[in-house]
Amino acid sequence: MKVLILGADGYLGWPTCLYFSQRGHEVIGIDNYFRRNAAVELDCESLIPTSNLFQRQKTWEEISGKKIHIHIGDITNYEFLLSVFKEYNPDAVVHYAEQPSAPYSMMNRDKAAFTVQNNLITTLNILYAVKEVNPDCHIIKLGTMGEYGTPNIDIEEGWLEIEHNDRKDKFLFPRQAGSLYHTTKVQDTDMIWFYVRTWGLRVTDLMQGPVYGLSADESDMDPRLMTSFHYDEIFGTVLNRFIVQAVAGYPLTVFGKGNQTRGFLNLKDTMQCVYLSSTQPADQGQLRVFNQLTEPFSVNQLASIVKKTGDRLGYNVEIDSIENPRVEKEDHYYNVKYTGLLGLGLKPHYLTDKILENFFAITDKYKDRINRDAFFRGISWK
Ligand code: USQ
Repeated sequence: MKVLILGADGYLGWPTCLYFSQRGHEVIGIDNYFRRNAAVELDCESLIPTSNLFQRQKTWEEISGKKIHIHIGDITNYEFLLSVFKEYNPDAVVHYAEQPSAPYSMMNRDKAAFTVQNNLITTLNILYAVKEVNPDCHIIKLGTMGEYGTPNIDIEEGWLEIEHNDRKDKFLFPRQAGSLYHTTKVQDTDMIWFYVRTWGLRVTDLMQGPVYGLSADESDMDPRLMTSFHYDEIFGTVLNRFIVQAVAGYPLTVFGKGNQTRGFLNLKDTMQCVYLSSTQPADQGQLRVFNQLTEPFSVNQLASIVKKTGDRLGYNVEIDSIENPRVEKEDHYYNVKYTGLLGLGLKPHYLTDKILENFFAITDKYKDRINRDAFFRGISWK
């Protein structure tokens, strides 16, 4: 398979490039270094130093004998994206090339506008490039569980059958996002569904929960292949932040009551989910939706798991309850269906003591690079 990975420099993008390459596929990685540059601008760089994509691609070739093609460019520029599509004519495209942070999208008007512009235009350009070059190309889009929000009913896998005045139809599950970033993902979904209906494209939309971890089989082969890993308030997700906070001796930042519940998954499982979706593609004219998570946890549960493991390992972990800078429900119902990916063959890596200990051990190696100022800046939704 020839696979285009958009957002190849990111936390998920780079290990995905390695995962496909290791399994014998031709990988073309694209990135515009948005996150890399934003992290410098906002003084919240990756815990693990990551060299640029060309250097990491050389390291991978040296180790595996396999070549990943790298192109640096911005896919909001349609001519650039089209030229790459024409050069390779991919069988699948994995779309991670979005501004991925809820807090970033809430910082100010300019960052909100950037998020809207980047996320919607990248998606639109991919849809157009696929139609123009090869409508059979399978689009694998990273959506987010945050599109659904926290409704007071069970969350179905993408679709909901509704009976109204004695008639029935199937609709996209109602969406009510909790940040502007998450709202752009809702808008992406609507746009994709429109073009699937209109042009008959084949799309898999992966509604992913927060990802944790920094270990993946291929990047574990050499520290120069490690992925970028953010633990700051802007680009870090909650469990990743808690582990780094525990190692740094910084009290875990539980926002509000801490009963907010989300569906989590290990970085290794993101790789599996994307891969399984690509080897068993959606049909033409199908928008296939999977809820991509393996275990729900509340923020309080995560804090106490991290404290328990950290204390056992000799870190003296404290938990701090701080006023929630976000506008979100702190007590809510949460029951999500997530059987689709298991049906494709996903073998989950659950959050075991062993996984947590390994996570602490790797983080500890980089503890001198922890920037404590990045842990909390109070980016407010209000
Ligand atoms: N939270 C804390 N303390 C922290 C950080 C977060 O209590 O220090 C809480 C938040 O208030 C929220 C929950 O933890 O209730 C999750 O926050 P998060 O920052 O881990 O995740 P979120 O902002 O929702 O976004 C992340 C990724 C995003 C992805 C999303 C999946 O950045 O790209 O789409 O997870 S989901 O949450 O399912 O929408």
